[in-house]
Formats: sequence, C-alpha cells, structure tokens
Amino acid sequence: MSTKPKRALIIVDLQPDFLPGGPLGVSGGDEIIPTVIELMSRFEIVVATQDWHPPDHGSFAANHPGRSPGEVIDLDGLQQVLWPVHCVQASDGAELVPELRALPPGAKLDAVFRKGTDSQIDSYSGFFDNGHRKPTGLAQWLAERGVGSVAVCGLALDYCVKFTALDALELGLETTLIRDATRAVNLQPGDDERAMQAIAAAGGKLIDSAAILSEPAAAMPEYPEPELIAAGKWLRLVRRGRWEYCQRTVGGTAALIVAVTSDNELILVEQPRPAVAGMCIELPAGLVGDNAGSEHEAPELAAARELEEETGYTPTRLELVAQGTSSPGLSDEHLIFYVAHGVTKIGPGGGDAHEDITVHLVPLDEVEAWLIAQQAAGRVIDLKVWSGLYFARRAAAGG
Ligand code: VGL
Ligand code: ZN
Repeated sequence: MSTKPKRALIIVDLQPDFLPGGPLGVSGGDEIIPTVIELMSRFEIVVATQDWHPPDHGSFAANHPGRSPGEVIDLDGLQQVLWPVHCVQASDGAELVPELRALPPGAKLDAVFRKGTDSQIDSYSGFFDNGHRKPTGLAQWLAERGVGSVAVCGLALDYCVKFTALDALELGLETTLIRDATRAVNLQPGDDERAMQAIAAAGGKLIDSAAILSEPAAAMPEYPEPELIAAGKWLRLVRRGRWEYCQRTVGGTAALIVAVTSDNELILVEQPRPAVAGMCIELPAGLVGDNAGSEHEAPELAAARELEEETGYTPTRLELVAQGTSSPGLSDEHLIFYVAHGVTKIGPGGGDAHEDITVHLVPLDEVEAWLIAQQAAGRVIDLKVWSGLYFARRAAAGG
C-alpha cells in the first residue's frame, strides 16, 4: 500500500452571496474563480466548504432587533460579528458558484462540507464551529484519504479562509495559503494582511498560484508527431522519435466480449491466425467502426454485433468493465472489455464469409485446465482470455 501523504485543495465558501453584488459581497471575489478552477486539476483531492445557514441563524443582524451588520454581540458565550443575511440553506446565493457545478475536464470536486448549520453558533472554519465544539467531518475525511498537506483558497481571507487554514495547522496538516486565489472582506483596513500574518505565524506557507500551476501537470513526456514508414491496406507502420509501432487504418479500438451462458460456460472462439501461423483461442471480439457505414458506431453495438456474428449469442445488456492498451510497445491499439449479460442463442455464429470460427463453450470452473489442454494440443492461446476469465468469474459471483 502506498503511504505517500496526499495533497488536497480546500476551496472555501465560493458561493454567489460572497461575490460582488451579493449580500456579503467580497470585493474582487469573482476574480479568483478562473484561478481556483485551474488549480483544481493539480490536486489529487479537492474539497469545497459551503456556508449553509438556517434562516434563523444567530450571525444575521436581522435576527437581532435593533442590531446592524458589523456590530459584535455575544452569541451563546462567543463573540459574534453580525452579518447581512447570507447563504440561507437552499437559496440560490448559497449554491456553489456555477463554475464549480459545471467543471471542465480534468477538474473534479470530491466532496463538499457544509458549515454554519446550527443557528446558535457560527462556523468560519471548514473544520470546526467557532467554539471548536463540533467538527464538520472534514478533518476525518481528509485523514481517511491519507491527506497530509492542504492548500487553502476561496472566500473570505479574513474570516473563513483564515480560520480554515489555522485549524488545518492545528490539526498538524502542512498548510499553504494561495494568496492570489483568495480575497478579504476588510471590515477594518489591513484585515487581509493580518490574516496572512496569522497564518504564517502559525506555520503556514504563503504562495501564489503560479508556483503550483507551473509544476508539470503529470509525468508525461512530450512526443513528436508520428512519421509514416509504410502503409498496408489495414495497418501502417509509423515511427515516433526512435520508436516504431503499428496502427490500424480503420478502427483503432477493439471490443472484447466476456460472455457466460446460462449454463455457466465461458464463450470462446477459435480461428486461424496467419500472424502466428496457428489456430488461436480468443475471446469473441471485433473492431469498433470496421463496417462500412458504421464508422461512428457505438462500441456496445459493435460488441453486440460481433458476439452474434462470431458465436450466435446475443446479450440483453453489455457492461463496460475495463479499457486500456493491448500491446503498447507494438501498437497504439485500444481495447474495451465488455461483460455480456443474459446471453441467448439466436443464430449459427461462425463469423462472416471470410472467417472460419469455431465456438467453444467452456465450463467456467474448467477454463484453466481446458486452456492448458488446448495449448498442449498445439493451439495458440490469446492471453486476453485470462483477463476475460477474471471478469467472467467476477460477473458470475454477482460482482
Ligand atoms: C464568511 C462571514 C460570514 C466567510 C461566512 O465565508 O468568510 N464570512 N459567513
Ligand atoms: Zn456565514
């Protein structure tokens, strides 16, 4: 098991009510959104906090007759700044900002923690209420996922961001404030500077987003465009840098079908394979989009069609269970494994006019012995059969 501590991004209270124009609008709050979204794809784990108050919340000046926002009162034994009504549960202004609800590819939000839900106590920090009486669950959630370091951004620097960062430090998490991905309310001029000093004094790091965004996105080398070496009718040989490999001219993706009959037999096919000059035992399979006019065919349809052509069986449902490369040193071919559920025999099978396919129904608990016997008898075993066996057994076990 990997024990490398993970790094999480905590996005604090990025909600419409804290954006300019909102009841607790933070000046420039909207300007941080693109940076926050860009940062999201650079963290293994991303969480957001959401200020989520009941209408009778004690932090709303409107709930204290004669009081105005900005005044400080005693609320259940704690000093409480009074605020305009904001982030009332289920109101539009309490939603996460639209940019967080429709994320671009590569960005994901793993969890949202709501806070300030108890009307008698406010909660600036994403970890605890202001009296440190109750946790929100965020600390435990991060610990369960092996998070050892957090970067904090969002609104507002001098309240919820500050207390979230200070609690993270107190919990022993390595904590970084992303300075250009936060903005302050600044009820008093200089509150922003004082918040940053407090975080730094407690052991937090202060950085700009550029320090994170300039890290390489992943350990992906840059590759030159492939050059063509030779082209056949169905395959071409190409070179990328010094590496030669082949590509299909049609249908770069193959769909493999793992089908088990109602009698618990794995459906395998045997056919002559010129490349290995032998009879090969394989999973039923076909190329996606290899029929004229079906270039944009959905892979499930290709899989169902191939299963029926080769074996005569048709599924009631196909489940995509895995996809990836077949032989990445040799080819860019991509494979998709489907488990075919509820197969029934409706045709003869045997493939099209050019194919010479024999169907084998092998009892699921005898597949190993059968494959070994086939190999001993001189047949070639396609190793993907063994992967298929894993999915067949898992499906048979109801997994
Ligand atoms: C916040 C004041 C009241 C914040 C929340 O998100 O910083 N500030 N509620
Ligand atoms: Zn609030």
